[in-house]
Amino acid sequence: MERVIGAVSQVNGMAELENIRISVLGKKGELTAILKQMGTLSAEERPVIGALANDVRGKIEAELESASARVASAEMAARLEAERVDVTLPGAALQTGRRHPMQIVLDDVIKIFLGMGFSVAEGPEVETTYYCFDALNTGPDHPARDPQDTFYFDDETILRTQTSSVQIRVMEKEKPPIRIISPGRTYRKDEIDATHSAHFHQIEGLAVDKGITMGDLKGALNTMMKGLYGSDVKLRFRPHHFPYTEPSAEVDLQCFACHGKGCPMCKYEGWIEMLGSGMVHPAVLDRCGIDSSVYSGFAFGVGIERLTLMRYKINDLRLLYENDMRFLRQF
Ligand code: 2NL
Repeated sequence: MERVIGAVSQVNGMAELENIRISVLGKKGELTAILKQMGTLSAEERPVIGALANDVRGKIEAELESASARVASAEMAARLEAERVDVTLPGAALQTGRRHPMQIVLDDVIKIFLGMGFSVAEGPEVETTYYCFDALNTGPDHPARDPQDTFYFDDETILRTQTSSVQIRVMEKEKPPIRIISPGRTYRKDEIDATHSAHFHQIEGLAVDKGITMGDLKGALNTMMKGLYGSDVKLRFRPHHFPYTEPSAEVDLQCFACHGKGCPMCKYEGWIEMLGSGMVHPAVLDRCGIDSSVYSGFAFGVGIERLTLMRYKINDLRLLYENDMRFLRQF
């Protein structure tokens, strides 16, 4: 017993301790072997030896128990020491992403129009020539349909050239009053340079109701531009032509650099062309099942790239597409 207790007191690992337990108390253990021989003892010897053996077994078990607790806490202490974390070390900096400048502008435009009671409509980028052209009064012989300018999959399937197609789909399905903006990707076969891309982003807006006038268009666009560029901006509506609006107007922003005096920024014009707009052509309304003798509407289309370049005074469109973090981190 003394030998076993001595060994147990010097143990310093759980596995070692378990080996001792098995060698003494296990099925083939030393003490177990002694207890097995109890049958060979005389009736007088049996209770004495039995009590002694039980006493020894109890002491060894108690010793094993306390050694087990001692070893476990020593092992835990060693592990805590080995796995110690220095909480004063500086953390590894996370690379955080951020909104793209065009996304910031888009979110602002959406917020401004939500404030005027508009909602956001989306639709397919792969469109039919009907939704992109015919429904918009742009007949089979119109130059905008030329395969030089538009991506065709087949005779009547294209990549949308403007998101008006989304608005046509809404007008077909819903009754006025309609107030929507439709932001999204659009495609044209343009060579890529500082101001052109084959893939760009557009926001179109549409309001249809009884009594909508050009005044409502001007109010909505003023609200948008003041929200984006500050309350002192000035807009100029200049007569234009689009097949899908009548009358039509292009909208210029007074140059923020020279306040209309003329400077290199505005090419000495005093004004910078921003977007196209007009009153929805009656034929477009009627083709969607909206009676043009009862309802009228305004519509506009603007490039998100153009809005963003102006907002942040960026001079090359390609910076918006290259995903250079040194550029993007500035917004
Ligand atoms: C531009 C500007 C424009 C519209 C888009 C539109 C949509 C419907 C009906 C009538 Cl559903 N118009 N959108 C109106 C005027 C201009 O885009 O520069 N386009 C080439």
